[in-house]
Amino acid sequence: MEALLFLGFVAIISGEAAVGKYAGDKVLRLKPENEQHLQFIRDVSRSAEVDFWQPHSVELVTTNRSVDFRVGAGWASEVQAGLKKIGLKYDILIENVQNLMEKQFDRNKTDSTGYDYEKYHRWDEIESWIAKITLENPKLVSRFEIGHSYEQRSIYLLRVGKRTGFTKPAIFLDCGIHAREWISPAFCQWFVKEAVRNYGSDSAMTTLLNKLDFLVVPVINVDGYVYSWARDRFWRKTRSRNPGSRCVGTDPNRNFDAKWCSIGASRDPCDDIYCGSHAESEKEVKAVAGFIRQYCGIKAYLTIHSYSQMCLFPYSYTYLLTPNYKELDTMASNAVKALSSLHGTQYEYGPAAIIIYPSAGGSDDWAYDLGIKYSFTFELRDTGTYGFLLPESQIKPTCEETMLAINYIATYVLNHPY
Ligand code: 0X9
Ligand code: ZN
Ligand code: ZN
Repeated sequence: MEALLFLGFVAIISGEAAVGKYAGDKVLRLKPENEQHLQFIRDVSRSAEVDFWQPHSVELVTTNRSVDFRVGAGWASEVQAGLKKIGLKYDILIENVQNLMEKQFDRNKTDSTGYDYEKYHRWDEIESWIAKITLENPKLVSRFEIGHSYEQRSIYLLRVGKRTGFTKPAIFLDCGIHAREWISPAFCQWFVKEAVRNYGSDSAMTTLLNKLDFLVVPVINVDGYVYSWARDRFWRKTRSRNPGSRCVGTDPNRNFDAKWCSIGASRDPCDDIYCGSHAESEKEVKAVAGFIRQYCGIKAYLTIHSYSQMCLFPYSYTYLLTPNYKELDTMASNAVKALSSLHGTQYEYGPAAIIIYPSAGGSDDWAYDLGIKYSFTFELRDTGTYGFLLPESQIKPTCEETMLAINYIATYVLNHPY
C-alpha cells in the first residue's frame, strides 16, 4: 500500500502531462440553431470550465456551423442537461479526453536506428534532428536561425534545395504556429525527410529541388510547443507575459500585420484568439515576418495547421475575394484532389472567411498582401474524432497524402513564374 501510494506520488510530480488531468473531460459538438442556443453557449463559456476547440473562441460561434468544445469532468453532466433542456442538439465527440491522450502514442517504435518520423517529438529532439539533417545533407539543406522565442529558444529555418550559386524562386512552408496542433511539426519534418530521401531518385522531387528552394520552419511557436508537452496539451498561443493580466500568451495567427485585430480576434489576453498588444508584438511572428520581408523570391506561402481537413486561401479578414480568386480556387481544388487520391481523405477548400470564419491578423493574408499571391493554409486531419489528439498511427498516412497536395502546388508554382 505504501509503495503504491509512493508510486502514485512520483507519477503526479514527475508526470509531465499531470496524470489524469483530463480524466472525464468530454468534447461535445454542438449544433446551435437560434439566438437562445448561442446565448446558452456564451453563458456556459463564462460559468463552466470549457475550452473551445473549433472554432477557438466563443466570439466566433454562429448558427451556421458546429462548435466543438472540451468541458471539464465536473461540469459535463450539468452542461449536457442544460443542452437537452433548451433543445440544442449535440454529439459527444470524445467521451474521455484522458483516454484519448494516452492513445495518441499508439505506435511502438519499430525503427530503432534512425529518427522515427512516425512519432511526435519533443522540442529538444526536433532541435537535434534539425542539426543532424543539416549536417548529413550539406548539398541540399542549410540551417538558419531566424530569431528567438519569448523564452529565448532558437527559431530555425531549413533551406531545402540544390545549391546552385544563384537565388532560386522559393516556397515558404511553416509548421507549429499553434502549439497543440502536433501533426503540423510532424509534417514539416516529414517533408524535409522526403525531400532529401527522394532527391536524385524521384524525378519530380529532383526537379523541384533543382529549380526551387523550400524555406521550412519546422516549429514557429517553440515555447508554446514545449508547454503543450510539459503542462497543457491543449495550449495554443505563445508564452509571452501580458502586462496587467494574469493570462499568458498571444495567438500568433492573429498577430500578423494584416488588418490586425479588426475581426475574429480578441483584445482580451485571457482569450485563445488574443491578437496581442500590437501587430508583430510576438517575437516569433516578428522573426518570421522579418525573414519573409527581406528574402527576395518567395513565390508561395504555405502554413500547416490542424484540425478539420481544409485547404484555405485569402482572405480571412474580409469576405471579399482576392483578384486571383479563380486561380487560387482551381489550385486548391486540384491540391485536395491529389490529396484524396491516396486514402480518400476529403478536404473542403475555399476562402477562409467563407469556409471557416472571418479573422484578421493571419499569416496567410499577411503574406498575400505582401505580394506572395499563392498563399494557403492547410488544416490537416481529422474532422474531430481525435481532433488535436491525432494518434501517431495516422502520422504516416496524413503526411503522405499531404505531400501530394504540397507537391502539386510546388509544381504549379514552378510552371507559373511571376
Ligand atoms: O484560426 C486559425 O488561426 C486557423 N485555424 S486553427 O484551427 N488551426 O486555429 C485558420 C487560419 C485561416 N487563416 C486566417 N484566419 N488568416
Ligand atoms: Zn540563438
Ligand atoms: Zn492552427
